[in-house]
Amino acid sequence: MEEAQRSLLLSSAARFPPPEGARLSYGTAGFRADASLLRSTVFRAGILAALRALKTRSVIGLMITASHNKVSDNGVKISDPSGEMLSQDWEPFADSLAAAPTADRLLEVVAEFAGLQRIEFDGGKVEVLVGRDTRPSGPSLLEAAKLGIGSIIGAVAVDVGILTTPQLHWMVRASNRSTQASEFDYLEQLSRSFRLVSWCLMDLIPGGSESNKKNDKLVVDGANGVGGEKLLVLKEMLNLKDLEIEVWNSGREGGVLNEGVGADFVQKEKVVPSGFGLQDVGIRCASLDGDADRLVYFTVPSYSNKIELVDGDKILSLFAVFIKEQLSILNKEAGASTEDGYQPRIGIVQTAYANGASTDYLKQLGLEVVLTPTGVKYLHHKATQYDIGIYFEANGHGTILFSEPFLHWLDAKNSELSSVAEGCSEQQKAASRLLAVSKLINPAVGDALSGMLLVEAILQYEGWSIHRWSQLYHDLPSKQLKVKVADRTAVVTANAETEVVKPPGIQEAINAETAKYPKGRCFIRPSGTEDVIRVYAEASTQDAADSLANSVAQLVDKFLGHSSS
Ligand code: 16G
Ligand code: MG
Repeated sequence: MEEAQRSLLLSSAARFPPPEGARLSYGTAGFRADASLLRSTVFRAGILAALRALKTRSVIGLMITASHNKVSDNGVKISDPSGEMLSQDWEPFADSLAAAPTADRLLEVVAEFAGLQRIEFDGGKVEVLVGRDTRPSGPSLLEAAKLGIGSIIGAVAVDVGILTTPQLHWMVRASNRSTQASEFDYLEQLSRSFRLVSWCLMDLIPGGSESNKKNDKLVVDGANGVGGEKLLVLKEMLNLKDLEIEVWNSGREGGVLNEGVGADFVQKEKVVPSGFGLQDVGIRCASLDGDADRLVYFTVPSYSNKIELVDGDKILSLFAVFIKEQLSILNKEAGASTEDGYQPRIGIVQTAYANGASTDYLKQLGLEVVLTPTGVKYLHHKATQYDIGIYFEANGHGTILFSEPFLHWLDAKNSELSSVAEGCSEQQKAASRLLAVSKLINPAVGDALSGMLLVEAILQYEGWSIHRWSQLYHDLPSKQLKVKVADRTAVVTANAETEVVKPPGIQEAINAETAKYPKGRCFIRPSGTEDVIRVYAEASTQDAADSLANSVAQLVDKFLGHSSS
């Protein structure tokens, strides 16, 4: 590292000492904390993003958001060149950077890591796209990020404004593929491909086009955040005739971000979000989280404020049913399609939080289901190992990934089928539908806006109401609890968090407790975002699930000791 670079880093770092008494860690999805603690961390995340850009010689993304957390929190996470989460082997470096107590130590950490990674400080120009959600702390943290990026010579911060997290990931991916990569291009791509999907799914419906077309209504809870605002813009561009979308809690009405609203609230509390009421009874409703990377659906019953939830597991099941259906049409009477012997591999990726009834349902469909630890980075990575990888967390994070070889095969198949068939064969329709879906769904990360458009198209195609969809299977009653402990890192899990390997003896005790309940299933894991141990229990009745969760929470207390705080 040359002297000019060293002194630039030293002088800028001196302006951002780390917060006293708070040690932040990169966690499941970046750094998150009260916004007042974050200027130094975001500055350092800027340095990290610039180094990542230098190392990969690609465009990197930096997103300032705390997703579904309260409005006074904020956070920062990095997007890799493909639009995926930051490579996990850089996370310890992120932690060391954030923790460096002085500018001198920070310089040492950077120099050591740059040496190990063979990063060359040659002044070559690299870009970091910086996006943020609607939090009031965003502008000042944006300045900190820009200064961090600018303290690496050659790195340039590009302020891409207020965006959803998936928009930023999409833009990073598009930039590195040298395709059109602005926010407008994203919105254009979504509206164009939704029109294409609608056309393929509606006009190519076996037996006619008009029967499933009806003026239908969807009411969306925008969490008073960026997703609501972007959906209003998208709605204008879509100019839909067969679907009326209303957006409540768009952020334009002045409600507080994530307060009594949004996908996290709806999924965890199972209560009608603010702004929704009797006028929405029986209507299909959806909820986005604060940065629009989570999506859940629900209905408002007339008799209570408890919603009927249609969660990420059901969205996954809807997508899986549709894709399986199209693949089987494609492979049926498939003179042409079996000749090449290509059998696409579908993988369904869930976490231990997936309701057991969803996993059983998906397996009964004959699908391969695998579990990963909690966190998009794990699910996404696993899903890339299939021709079609469909992943979702119950909380509504998820997407569908199509491999490049599969898309090439599908494209070739589509052309081949259209050249041999008189008119449009069923097989060709199926190929066109799958191709259209691959254009609509965000390949970089779970995206509530594109996921929602796909749900809407598939429901119309199947002719299903939200109630019909919800009845694909019945969720087993479940209960989640959190337990404060002295040291959550004392819990170490294995097998996608379904088993505890430390402290010794606790797993046996959990097993003995679980065995007392019909259809009982229970696991514990340290949270990646809060200082707690989480307990999840499932059983054949709600009382049984509650009781199992309570007993296991007591076991956690007994084995780990209650926190003094
Ligand atoms: C973060 C993760 C989410 C996960 C949640 C678990 C991303 C983008 N977000 O929100 O996937 O479900 O953390 O939180 O990865 P927990 O570790 O506190 O239970
Ligand atoms: Mg989020």
